[in-house]
Amino acid sequence: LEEKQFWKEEVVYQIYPKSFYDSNDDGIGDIKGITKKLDYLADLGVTMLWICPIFTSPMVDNGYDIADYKGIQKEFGTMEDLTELISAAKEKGIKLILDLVVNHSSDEHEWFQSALSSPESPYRDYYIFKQGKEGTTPNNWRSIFGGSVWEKVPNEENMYYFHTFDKRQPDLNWENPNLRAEIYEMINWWLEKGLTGFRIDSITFIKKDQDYGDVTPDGSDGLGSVKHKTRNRPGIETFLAELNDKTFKNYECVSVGEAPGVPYEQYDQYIGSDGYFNMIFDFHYADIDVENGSEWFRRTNWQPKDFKELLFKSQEAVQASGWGANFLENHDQPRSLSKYITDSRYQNESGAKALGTLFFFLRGTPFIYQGQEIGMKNFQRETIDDFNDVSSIDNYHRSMLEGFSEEEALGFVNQRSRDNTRTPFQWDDTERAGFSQSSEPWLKLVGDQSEINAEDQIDRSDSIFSYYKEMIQLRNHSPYRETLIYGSFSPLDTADDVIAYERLGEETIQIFVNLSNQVQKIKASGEVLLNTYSELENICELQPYQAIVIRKE
Ligand code: TEU
Ligand code: CA
Repeated sequence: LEEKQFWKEEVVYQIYPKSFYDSNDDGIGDIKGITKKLDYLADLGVTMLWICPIFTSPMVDNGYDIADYKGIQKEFGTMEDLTELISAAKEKGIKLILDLVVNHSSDEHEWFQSALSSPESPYRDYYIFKQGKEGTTPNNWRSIFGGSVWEKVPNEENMYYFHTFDKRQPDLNWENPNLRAEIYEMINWWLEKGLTGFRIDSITFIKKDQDYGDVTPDGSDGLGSVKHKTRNRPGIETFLAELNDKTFKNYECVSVGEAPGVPYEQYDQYIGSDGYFNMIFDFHYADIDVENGSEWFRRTNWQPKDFKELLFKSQEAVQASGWGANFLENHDQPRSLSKYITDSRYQNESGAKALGTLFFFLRGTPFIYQGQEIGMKNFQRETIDDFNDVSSIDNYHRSMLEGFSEEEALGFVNQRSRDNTRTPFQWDDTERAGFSQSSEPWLKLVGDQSEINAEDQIDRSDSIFSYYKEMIQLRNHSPYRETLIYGSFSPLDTADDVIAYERLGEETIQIFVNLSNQVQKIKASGEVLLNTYSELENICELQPYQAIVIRKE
């Protein structure tokens, strides 16, 4: 029998604060904006919010570059605003988790400023500094946002510092026990403030192979991916176990690891009963449309059956070890309608409800990303100048370096850009979609708010929003709650284009999703609990992109 834990019962809603709601009309979403929209979130029925970084930052990577871990970025508001949000949310039964970004800091962090100022600085060893080799960088590793991981230190001969991501995100040196102690102190300081926990960013990158040796080049830039030497590397287990022991373990909290690159054989260590985290995100299926999550020009030609295979494999592996965090979208991924629905005619309300059904009832805690519940979609941009995301700009240039035309490069970026999910939330059909009043939003809107907006969907009983509400009701507040939260997962055998599974508890609940534009036959009998179409003439026949949830007879 599955052990009960509060975090298994949550329905999480991820907020990208810069794009959620702008309360003071400066074109940038803010903390007060979230507080103002709590009624909307409570109406939807979510029970926990994950808010992307709101800490002091030069915003090179929109807050994933932190200059002060205990300060609030001024355009987002103040510590008072946050305290107010925590208590206002609590009144509505909504918990709050924040983003913990401790693989790297901003170059504007005082530790790094000191480290850079002199080789004698006590903070020098909080980061990774190395001598160059034969007049060039210490090795040939490529950073995740492009170019070498090494940046030359100004005013010093032959000296470089290390960054896995942007050059303005220097990596913290986890080998240093003083650095680790400061991080733990900071985490505990936040947990004391009434937070329910953290989503922990890029945490599989904190251990670097200490040989710092070259990797085999894999691109025209002569570099090779940093991941081979820095992602889930031997020795990381000591750091992760210590992190848990000194922080999360001592609180009634939740820890959600962003842990790309962990093979299923190691899931026990990560999410087992004595694991480093309560749950982790599994990216094995999220990157189905690209061969490499950070190089968008390597596209795949995937089929629904491949998606099904990856999804089931993930569910079974997670079930064997512990608990997972399920998602269709996040701030690093394109919109799910645009990614997973290959026939564009169904990138609509039917498609959105089908995808919603598919992911929402999987075993694990569901994470809904802002705008997913109203079916927001990708944009089409004509020029690279309209992008903000650092990795979009890098991918654009790298695609051309690999021989693609400018038009093709722009195509890849449009399909995959992280900006796709970072556009302002569409509250209504007005000029700025109700996100800001008279100021231009910091990032261009998708432009389809006349068709896709929350105001239209809130009171419309057949909207995507209403359907998400029904799903949340069914999972958390129906007689089938125990089964839908704690029941085991088991795949169902169907035609290639149908993805179906069951949850087994006191009763058996079955989920069938037609992921094709053809009518599909299924074997089903029982009471229909949810149906994404207005009609269901024959329970054994699903219309294009139709999904149903049934209580098996
Ligand atoms: O992402 C880590 C990560 O490895 C993925 O972002 C992925 O490789 C990349 O987005 C592909 O473009 C986390 C955050 O989620 C992301 O937003 C940050 O930019 C990154 O860490 C650095 O903090
Ligand atoms: Ca604002």
